[in-house]
Amino acid sequence: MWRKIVVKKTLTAASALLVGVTALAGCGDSDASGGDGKIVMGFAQVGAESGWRTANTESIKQSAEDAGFELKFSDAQGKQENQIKAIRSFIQQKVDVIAFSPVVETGWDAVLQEAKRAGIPVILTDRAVDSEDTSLYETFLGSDFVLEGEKAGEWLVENAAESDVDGDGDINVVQLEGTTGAAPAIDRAEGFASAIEADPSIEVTASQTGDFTRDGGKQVMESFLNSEDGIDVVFAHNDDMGLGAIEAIEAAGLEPGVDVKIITVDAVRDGMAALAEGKINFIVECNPLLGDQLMDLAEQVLDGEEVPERVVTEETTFTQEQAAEVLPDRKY
Ligand code: GZL
Ligand code: ZN
Repeated sequence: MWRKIVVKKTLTAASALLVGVTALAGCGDSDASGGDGKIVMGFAQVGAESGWRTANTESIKQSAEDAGFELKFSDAQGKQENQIKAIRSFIQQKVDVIAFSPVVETGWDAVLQEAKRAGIPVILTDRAVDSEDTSLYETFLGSDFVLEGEKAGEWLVENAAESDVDGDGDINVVQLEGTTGAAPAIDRAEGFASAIEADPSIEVTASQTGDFTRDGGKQVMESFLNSEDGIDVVFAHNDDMGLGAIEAIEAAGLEPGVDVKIITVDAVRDGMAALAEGKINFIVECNPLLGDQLMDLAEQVLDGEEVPERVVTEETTFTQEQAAEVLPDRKY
């Protein structure tokens, strides 16, 4: 009898201890891993403003699924305060890692300090923040937007002769800027401006934000066509604004790609189709397929491995001939 009770008691105590530990372990992680050991990532996305963003979101979601992550995803509809709210909620939920694409460069230090104090690593994807304190995030995975602007400007310098459509000796460029304050808008404008310095006949005569949307590009292009004389070239910071500009140019009875040269950035399917049919003249690729690299980086960070502070995405450029060739195989 004694032996049985002791054993029973011991077993009971042991099993209680075991349950306690499991529960503790579980409850310590249950906010984070839902108890099934999965890595939980909170991702705060900019919005759904463009074809690029849609492809980027699909890549993040697919890669999280492939990597066996639990993904908590929020769409900020382009508002910084919504992204900050989402990050705060990820902190409260004790996710394992936070990733986001900052809609604008400024105003992130406070919420990133909160994540740091909560011991939750942060990975920047796509767009950068201007925080001086690089300890606020583990790494920044995304394109070099200044280089993208330079590639666009270099193409125009190399193709200056046939870009002076009105033959007045000046190449007048109107610029459709991305979202005001966003890293790609700031940096693409900077890279483009530095590249066209090589040819003084090229000048940006007007520049305004179309907020990376097709409708924004169309409205701004309509106003440029009314207010600017001798437009030779449009430089749009993304395909979607370039496609909007095409609508405005055609509505004005002009032939896009011929009467007005168009250079854009992204190389999403709709942009590449317009390039292949001659309505756009040159596209600088900006690769949205960041999902796999993001999940790899998150695993390395959570395994305590060193990750590079900056991971630059691979991307290229396309002429009209190249677009026609690659269009059938484009993933996005
Ligand atoms: C660039 C990305 C930009 C795209 C736009 O990495 O942030 O935002 O160029 C998108 O199409 O809206
Ligand atoms: Zn001209």
